[in-house]
Amino acid sequence: MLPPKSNFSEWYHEVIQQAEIMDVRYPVKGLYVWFPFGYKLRNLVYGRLREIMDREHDEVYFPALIPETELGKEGQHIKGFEDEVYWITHGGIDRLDVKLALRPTSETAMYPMFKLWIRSHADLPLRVYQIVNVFRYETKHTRPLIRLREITSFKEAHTAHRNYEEAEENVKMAVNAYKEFFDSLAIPYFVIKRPEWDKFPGADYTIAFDTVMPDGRTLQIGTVHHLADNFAKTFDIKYETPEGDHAYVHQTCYGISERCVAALISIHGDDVGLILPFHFAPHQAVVIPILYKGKEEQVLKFSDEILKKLKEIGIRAILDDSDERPGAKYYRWELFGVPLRIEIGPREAEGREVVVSFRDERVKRKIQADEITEEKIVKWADDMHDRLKKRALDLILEKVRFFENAGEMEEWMGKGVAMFHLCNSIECGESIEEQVRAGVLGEIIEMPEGVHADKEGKCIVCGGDGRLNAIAKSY
Ligand code: 5CA
Repeated sequence: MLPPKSNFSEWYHEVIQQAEIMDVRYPVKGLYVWFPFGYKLRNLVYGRLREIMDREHDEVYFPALIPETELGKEGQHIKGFEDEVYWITHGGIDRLDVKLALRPTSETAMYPMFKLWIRSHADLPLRVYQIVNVFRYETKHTRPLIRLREITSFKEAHTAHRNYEEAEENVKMAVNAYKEFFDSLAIPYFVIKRPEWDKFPGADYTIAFDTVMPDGRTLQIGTVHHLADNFAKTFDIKYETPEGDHAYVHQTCYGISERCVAALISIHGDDVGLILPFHFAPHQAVVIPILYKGKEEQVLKFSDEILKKLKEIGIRAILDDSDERPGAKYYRWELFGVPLRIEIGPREAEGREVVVSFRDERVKRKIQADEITEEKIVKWADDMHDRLKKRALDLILEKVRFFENAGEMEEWMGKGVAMFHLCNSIECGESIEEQVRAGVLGEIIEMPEGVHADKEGKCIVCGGDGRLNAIAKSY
């Protein structure tokens, strides 16, 4: 049994283990083990991400170790990361001449090579990505999939362009790619431009995707950074223009981690366990034979036939013909979030019927076995996606409010996201953060469907011209 989801922190901790996503017993803080089931889910989710990335990017692999001399080159970047880097100081018993960092992200691994790769304008744009592990010595409370010291599934893309504007076009492309990715997971999000004081170390600006967890705290599930020519100047990445001049490239980078899996689990799950969207479920359908003495053979034969049919259609289907009672089987596969359950008893086998139910609805319907077609399953999957999306948006609507009064906003912190107007002075930003004891997420560029607020209004602190911002307690 799981704790109720209203007790989100405990529910999350339990569902991660009971549904065999992560084993949290590994003896190093902030490092966890993917169970086979969890890793299958991870691979299905990352398959989608890869498909989207492959359209515009080439996949690469860069080494996990970065020499101290490179990591330290870009002043802002190293300032932002120095507290979080794991260092390798020895090879065996020999002290290394140059310490090696375990990559916390790969700008400083990639960009010295970009300098060698990029010669002329014809080499641009350059767009690559990799899905690798990175290490960050996080000091905030660590949590499986959410705040890791080894991020196992860091999808990082890095690009180079001829000028600021072309890099900005790429930022828009990346934001659209991430929108498509999160939409396919039915995860609602805000697209938010981070304030100056919270942008990525070394970036010109940062655009983040923030979702809202069931407890009202936000989770940053992806970020897109415009790097301008900051790193190009540091790493001397130049190209020859058509006119024969030499110019610095302008760059972008953007990343997504297994937090996307954390969001998927947290947003769609319920008191009983996981609810997985059809396209990402490791088991999309489970066939459960209901066995009565003397009628086993007929039921099992028909169940096998249905299983075979589902597999032929291309569905990841399983048959649970174990000795457990039907109730125990239902419970197990609900915990694992299997979208489609098909029950077959003697009466059904006789009439070539099946009882179908969907994980999110838990309503049983009897249909003819012939009705199970590829077309029908596509429709079922689409309908379920729409229902999950609507449920997730309804939850967000409960967790997001607009405020004109800072005192009321303060009370709301910890319960959800507050929208309000803020001018662009750092003093007003700091003042409101101090008063409500939460972090300004930044200026809202895009809101989830159904959330409404005016983009412009009076700054909640000074009353000057302000723009729509968000503030919340975050993971
Ligand atoms: N080089 C850039 C773009 S790849 C970069 O490192 N950006 S980042 O620091 O913002 O990280 C990208 C995303 O990884 C974040 O938006 C967040 O969703 C996720 N992330 C960051 N730190 C952690 C962590 N400790 N555990 C899990 N996910 C993390």
